[in-house]
Parts: sequence; structure tokens; C-alpha cells
Amino acid sequence: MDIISRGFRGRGSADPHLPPGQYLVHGDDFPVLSAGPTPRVDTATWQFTITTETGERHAWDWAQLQDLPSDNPRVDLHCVTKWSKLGTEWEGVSLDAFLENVETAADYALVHSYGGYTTNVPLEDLLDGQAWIAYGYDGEPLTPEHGGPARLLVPHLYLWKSAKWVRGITLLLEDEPGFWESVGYHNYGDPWREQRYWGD
Ligand SMILES: Nc1nc2c(c(=O)[nH]1)N[C@H]1C(S)=C(S)[C@@H](COP(=O)(O)O)O[C@H]1N2
Ligand SMILES: [Mo]
Repeated sequence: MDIISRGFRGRGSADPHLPPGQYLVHGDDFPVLSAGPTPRVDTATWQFTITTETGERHAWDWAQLQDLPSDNPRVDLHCVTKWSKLGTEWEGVSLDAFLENVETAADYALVHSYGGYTTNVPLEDLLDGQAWIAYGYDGEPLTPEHGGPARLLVPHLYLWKSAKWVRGITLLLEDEPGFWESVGYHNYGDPWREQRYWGD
């Protein structure tokens, strides 16, 4: 009965993991979406920094990243261009591990990438096991086109929030829109509420 009534409403599929307006991509298919060329980022010089609202700077190099406790999140990805990929397997370090010794009163984060991309996320959306600095995908090192050597992974928001080639996070008292958010994409981007564009 449930499947029949979904059919009458005429939307989506019966998959409860698929947000409204999305379709599934299957198997090894993993679309690449980048606003510019893929930067080549060397792990020998890679750094990830968190800068607080007072200007205090915390930095990790590649070896220090590897020394942090890693997770293997299995998560669903939802791109605003309407594809979703369910059950993807990643390796990375929870943002909780980076932020635990960072003293801040900030409520907002602006994420910066090698290559200049930015995206904004409320700080609370990066905490409590909701976001990772990911360097492995499907049992392999993350490839450059998908953001390697390391990207932000914040899968409960549309995928444009998951900054590839992540370089740092600035903690802010006032929210500041990132690259897509300043040209019409939704400031928050919850796929379950279809927050695709301004006004959604
Ligand atoms: N640095 C950077 N990160 C980015 C982007 C980008 O252009 N540059 N594109 C975003 C968008 S719009 C999407 S949908 C996802 C795509 O990730 P994928 O190429 O691994 O599928 O990366 C996001 N992160
Ligand atoms: Mo996207």
C-alpha cells in the first residue's frame, strides 16, 4: 500500500534514504563537480588550519592528520544537481578531534579550499560526528578530482558544502556566505527540506 500511494503522489522513489527531488546514481558511478580546475596539492606541504575569531591559528600537517583517530563513516551524498549516492564509504578524521582544543565563541564557519573555493556552515553542523576531514574513499586514497588529498565531508547538507581540497576553516561571530551561497544557492542547504536556492 505504501508503494502504491507513493506512486499516486508521483514523486521520487520508495527509497526512504532519498530526499525529495533527488535520483540515485549506482555502483561505481561518482559524478565530479568542480567550479574550476583541479588543484594539485602535495601532502608534503599540505596544511589544515583552524583560525578563531580572535585570530588564534591551529595547524595540522599531513603526518599530524594521520596521527589523529580516524573514522570510517558510511554516508549518503546529495548533490543540488539532483543526484544522490547512498552508502558511500570514507576514511577521515572527525572535526570534533580538531575542534576539541580550540577555544571559540563563534557560531559560524567559513571553509577555504586550495584553489580559492569557499563555503559557509554553522559551526554546530561540524560537531558531534557530523563532519570529517576525509582522505580515503572506498578503501583508496581520495583522488584529486574528488578533493584529494583531503576534503571536508558534511553529508547531511547538500554536497557543495563538502569543500574539496580543504585548506582551512575560519571561525566567525557573524555568518559570511561562501562561493555558491553568495550567488544564489541556499545559505544552509538541507536536502530534506530542498533548500537549493535563495528563498527555498
Ligand atoms: N574546492 C571545491 N570544493 C567543492 C566544489 C568545488 O568546485 N571546489 N564543488 C562542490 C560541489 S557543487 C559538489 S556537488 C561537490 C562535488 O563533489 P564530487 O566532485 O566529489 O562529486 O563538491 C563540492 N566541493
Ligand atoms: Mo553541486
